[in-house]
Amino acid sequence: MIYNEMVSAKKNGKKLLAVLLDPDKIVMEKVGVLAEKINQSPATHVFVGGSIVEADIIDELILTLKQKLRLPILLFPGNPSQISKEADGILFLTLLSGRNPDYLIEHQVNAVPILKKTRLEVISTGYILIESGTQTAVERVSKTEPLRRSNVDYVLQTAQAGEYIGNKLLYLEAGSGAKLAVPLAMISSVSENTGIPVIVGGGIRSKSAIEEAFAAGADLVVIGTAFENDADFFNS
Ligand code: 1GP
Repeated sequence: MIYNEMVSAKKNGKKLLAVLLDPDKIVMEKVGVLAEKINQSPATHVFVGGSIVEADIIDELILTLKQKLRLPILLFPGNPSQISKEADGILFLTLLSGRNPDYLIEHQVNAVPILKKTRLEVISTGYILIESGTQTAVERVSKTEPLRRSNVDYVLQTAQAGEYIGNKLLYLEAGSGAKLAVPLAMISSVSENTGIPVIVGGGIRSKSAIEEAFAAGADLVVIGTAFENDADFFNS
């Protein structure tokens, strides 16, 4: 089980790293090469998804990745149209920072009949969008406001509400391509005062930034844009 492994990694202080692949930004002919680069990298997971995915290639993308990759593939969907039975699991997201009912319950209800036809491991994830310097796609698509960078206490309160609701993971998100990543003090506060694995992503574009997020308490760091821009990001 993917989730159980995440929990034991947290317990044992083993840090996890996910490469995020956005199907809209992938050229299918290059997937084989990308998979090899991921195999050579320290990545432990692959996430597939994006705020809006127009390309209808998710199944094909995952099947191609699986020919070369041994890592678990988790869907990270912006809406139920991005569900693929070919993945291993799904981050079943609730946008806890927003107040748009579509992203709090509507999409989740609509996803159920699709998920029931799959064997995906469903992992309840409290998704918290943090202000990051400019408007990001998540903000635009979800029509919600991110939480203030300066308001660490309120972000923690939101994360703790997610834990009480029963979320199994917390995802602190600055948004893809964010100018500013999630503040380290915020990662520490959430990590120290909750008991479930904490994912951190958005705007992390150097190895030192990954290490800083880990040191602050992130259990899993997500890298999207930096790998998209340079497939040798992890190896150079
Ligand atoms: C976005 O957290 C991920 O949802 C990754 O962001 O593309 O900025 O790495 P980047």
